[in-house]
Amino acid sequence: MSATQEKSVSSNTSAGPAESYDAIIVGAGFGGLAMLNRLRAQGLSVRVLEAGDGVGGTWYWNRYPGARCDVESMEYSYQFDESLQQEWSWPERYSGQAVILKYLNHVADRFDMRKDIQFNTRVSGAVFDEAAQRWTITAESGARMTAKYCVMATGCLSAPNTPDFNGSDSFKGDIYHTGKWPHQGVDFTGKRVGIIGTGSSAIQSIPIIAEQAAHLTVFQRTPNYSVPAANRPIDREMEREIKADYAGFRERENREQIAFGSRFQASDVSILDLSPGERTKVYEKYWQIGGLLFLYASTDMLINKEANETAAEFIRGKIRSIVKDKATAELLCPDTVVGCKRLCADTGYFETYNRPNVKLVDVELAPIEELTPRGLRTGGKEYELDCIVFATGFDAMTGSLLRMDIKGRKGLSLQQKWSEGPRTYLGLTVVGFPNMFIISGPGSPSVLTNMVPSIEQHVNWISDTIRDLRERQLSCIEPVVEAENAWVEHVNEVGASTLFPTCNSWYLGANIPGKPRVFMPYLGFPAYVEKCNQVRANGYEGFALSKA
Ligand code: NA7
Repeated sequence: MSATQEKSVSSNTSAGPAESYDAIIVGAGFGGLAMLNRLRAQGLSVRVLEAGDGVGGTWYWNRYPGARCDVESMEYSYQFDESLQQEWSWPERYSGQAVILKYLNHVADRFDMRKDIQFNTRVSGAVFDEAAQRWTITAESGARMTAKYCVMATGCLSAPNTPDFNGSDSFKGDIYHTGKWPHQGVDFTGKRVGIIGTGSSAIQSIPIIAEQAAHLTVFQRTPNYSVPAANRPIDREMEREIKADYAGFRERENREQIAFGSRFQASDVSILDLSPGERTKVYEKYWQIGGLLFLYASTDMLINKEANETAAEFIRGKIRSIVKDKATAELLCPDTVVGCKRLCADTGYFETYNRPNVKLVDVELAPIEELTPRGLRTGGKEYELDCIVFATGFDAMTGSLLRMDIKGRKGLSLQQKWSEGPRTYLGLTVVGFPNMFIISGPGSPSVLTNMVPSIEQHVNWISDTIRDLRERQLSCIEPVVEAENAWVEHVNEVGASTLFPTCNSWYLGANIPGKPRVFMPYLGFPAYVEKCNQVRANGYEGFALSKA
């Protein structure tokens, strides 16, 4: 049904009338679109506020060359509508950014969503009015709206991190950030390009920029593990098989806990039980399959340092065999735990360092000193550049929320509440912030899973909860402090029992100077889904529900 947007005038406004809705959703990416669809189906009046001029979220902003999903196409899509998943056909095993954006535009059109989305509207703040029990949401333009429910669909990797180098404004050439790539694209032909960072965005874009640019200098602080994506045209026979029972395929994906390629079997062996020769065979098999499934080559990859080191040594061996210049190969070899930072999946990344127009510069020991009018200075040397690409990542998981001024009960700001790290109950809700829901928030499995099914699980939970509240004529839902404390402790405990805290990853906030070091995602998939279902079945265990 179409949203019945009652454009009534709210009484608690001071700077002109605020439009009033049942629910406001912030963000029109995978989360926001699915949420809009579910809430509208309940007959709610809903408004989606989106900073960009189109739908797509992550896939709208990250248009850098080579941007590609590291989850297989047949799994990286919505399952809320059977005919949608039957009619859509993906061209490749791993989808590129443009195709995923096309898919999300198709979804927006097919379900007539645009009429309820307000584009070019960046939300600056949200305040909970305790007397009215409503949220007032403010946009940078000054526009204000009120709503009973506020759903933050702001994404985990959507607040770009741009390090503040000395002399940043002095550089006379062009500066780009992979997470804010120009829509018209960039032509690097004949240019001397510098790229800062060697995370997933850099690893995907470096081979393509290197083909175009006159010269590419890669400034690397920490080397990263990467495995071949083995991308190829989609196998149509496999597509037919999956489509014959898509629901069964999705169910198996959840049950078998494989988030990154459920058609393949996860190994059920500990690598340490195998001889060195057998280990190599196992790793070679997963290397050839390609993609993040490599993390499932043994049962103990992410919990046992010794087991992990065997995988690390295998990948380092691959790097040394691919990269011809010995010194460059050594610089590219990580000494951290495999998977501790998100594993990358590449197409020709290490091979690119064999090109004569590509140079790797280590900025770990000699950090970048400054940008100069002509380029960048590190290790006392100035590199002359025409363009600099910041592939420097994101203020992950909390950045998009904390860059807004969100105030809950008694004027408590989310910044204050999370000053020592994010605190949520189930990664969905926060004490002091009634009727505010976060899709794939910190404390939920989110980035450690296939995001789309995880997003839909949150969307369904939030939508069912709002329906229950309305049916029971309850006004507010808010977690109780004991439940939130216990959940935060549990999330931390599970994280600490793994190898994840051993390196400086964005999972820990360690890429952002001054950010509290807390392992933010919850390692508990798919038990987490059961937990969310139980909480509701038990009458919203851990929540306080209040009447108007
Ligand atoms: P990442 O993975 O956070 O990578 C950012 C890169 O930028 C990483 O190599 C950083 O080095 C580097 N970086 C950040 N700040 C600096 C400074 N000040 N100096 C030098 N180098 C710096 O972001 P991506 O966009 O590549 O990928 C994010 C996720 O998107 C990815 O995990 C996939 O899930 C998709 P560091 O490692 O911190 O030393």
